[in-house]
Amino acid sequence: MSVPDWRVHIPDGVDPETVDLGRGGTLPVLWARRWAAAPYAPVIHDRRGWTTGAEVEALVAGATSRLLGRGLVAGDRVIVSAASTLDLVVAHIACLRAGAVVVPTNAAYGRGELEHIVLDAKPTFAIVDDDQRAAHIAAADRAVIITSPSIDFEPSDLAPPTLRAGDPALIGYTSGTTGRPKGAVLSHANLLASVNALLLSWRWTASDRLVLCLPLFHMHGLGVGLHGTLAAGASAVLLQGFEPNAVFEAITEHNATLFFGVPTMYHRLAQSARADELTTLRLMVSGSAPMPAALHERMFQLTGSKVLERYGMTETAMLVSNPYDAERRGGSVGIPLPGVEVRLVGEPPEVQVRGPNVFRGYWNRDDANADAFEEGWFRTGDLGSLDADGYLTLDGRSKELIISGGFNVYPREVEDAIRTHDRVDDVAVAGTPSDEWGEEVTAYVVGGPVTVEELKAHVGKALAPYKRPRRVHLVDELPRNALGKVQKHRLSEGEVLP
Ligand code: MCA
Ligand code: AMP
Repeated sequence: MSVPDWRVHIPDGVDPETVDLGRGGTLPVLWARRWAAAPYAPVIHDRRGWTTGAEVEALVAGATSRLLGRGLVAGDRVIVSAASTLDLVVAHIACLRAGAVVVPTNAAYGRGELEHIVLDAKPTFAIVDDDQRAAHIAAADRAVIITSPSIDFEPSDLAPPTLRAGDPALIGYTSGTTGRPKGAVLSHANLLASVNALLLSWRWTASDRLVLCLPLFHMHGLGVGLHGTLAAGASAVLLQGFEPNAVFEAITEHNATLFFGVPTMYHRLAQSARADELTTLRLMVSGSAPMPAALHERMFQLTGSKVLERYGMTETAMLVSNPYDAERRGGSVGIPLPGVEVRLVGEPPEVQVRGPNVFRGYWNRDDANADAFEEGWFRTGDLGSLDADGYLTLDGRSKELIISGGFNVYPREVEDAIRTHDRVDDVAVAGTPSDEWGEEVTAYVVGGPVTVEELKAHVGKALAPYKRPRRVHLVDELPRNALGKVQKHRLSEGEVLP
């Protein structure tokens, strides 16, 4: 196996020996340094217009003092779950500065999904922008102090704690093959290492401006889009959700240079008559799910530049990226980012990684941690191959996971929800390939009759809308192996369909 040369990510004129992926020490310290260096530079645009570095600093200082005054202490977990606004950004930064461990939580989650996170992470505070989610959190644990993203507590004159690089910053909930999501604990050093590598690799500087329509509760929007913007001393235009025309307008109105999206977004942008408005961007990046070769090709035809595809995970932040200046290879996720090492182990070969970006383990899950690492390398559960130049291609997954529109859906969770329907005797859930969504959640049901609309409504009572099945097939029986385990590949191949 050849070892790829990560130095291709380093811009000309930068000595690779001087690269310091821990630069800044902790996230809030690095960011504050940027605002101090350019206090009048715009940082965040939301519906209220632009906010400068000095203004963000003042808002963060105020919010931090209010959190500390209300009793937050270093190490407390704080659920943060809200639409993309300046208030959310300020709340996130203030939590980190106050020493809290942020638990970013999908704003589409319902009662059961929130309850699991509350009972597992045991947060002391929750910052949410919706009464119903607040009620679900309170129902799970009455002791959680709930506030809106504007953090309406009394100010205090308490000073924030001194943080260390190894202190936990984030717990990202993600799941493996079995059941309930686990919390991946990422330190400031992990998140800084990833972001500093991206700044180098993507030539991300203070003059860049990102159109950020990814939600700020998963690694892509938060750990890459927002953290990278703040670390570069750059700026971002926040959009609440994705709508192609809003993206085109933001690019033009604000002279944006960067756009990050999941393949579903590029699929929709490519269908717009305005797709040529993307040509003013310096860089388009895709990730979270595989970008099909035909879509890469279409984007190139429309814009004259190649979308740069990269690969990441909640547990590791960003791992591998196509290079900025060297060849961007469609179908490959590129070469390891600075600091990241990749190896392939077993048959079929699993991608394993290590580096300063890789998390230490799951929150309170020593059982899962034992399986998650092999000889100090994190087992991604993704299957891959390296070509002669060291470019990595992902060939599939050993973990049972459906990625729909960039959101992860665990079949087991959907199966459990469908099984509670009184006309369902048995069910298996798998992904069906889809041009728009990448994969569509598909239920193979024994029993019935039951329609897709009925199952959608039923599952929607328990789970976030994107986990609802988009297709339902009634089958006589599920294909099982000798041990009784459902053979999902035979479902996806359509073998059992009538
Ligand atoms: C919305 N719907 C979906 C999805 N999103 N169904 C399946 N999969 C989805 N991803 C449902 C809605 O509930 C609605 O249902 C219907 O689809 C149509 O909604 P629509 O308005 O078209 O959807 P949208 O609001 O435009 O959302 C599509 C989206 C969104 C913009 C692509 O899914 C999205 O923001 N995806 C990005 C996810 C992301 O940030 N992933 C990063 C994870 P109905 O019509 O029945 O009401 S971090 C990660 O993966 C790693 C670390 C990495 O490498 O980045
Ligand atoms: P998450 O659990 O949200 O952290 O999702 C991580 C998973 O997303 C990875 O293990 C991969 O399976 C998948 N993923 C992320 N980026 C890509 C990509 N560019 N191509 C294919 N799969 C990807």
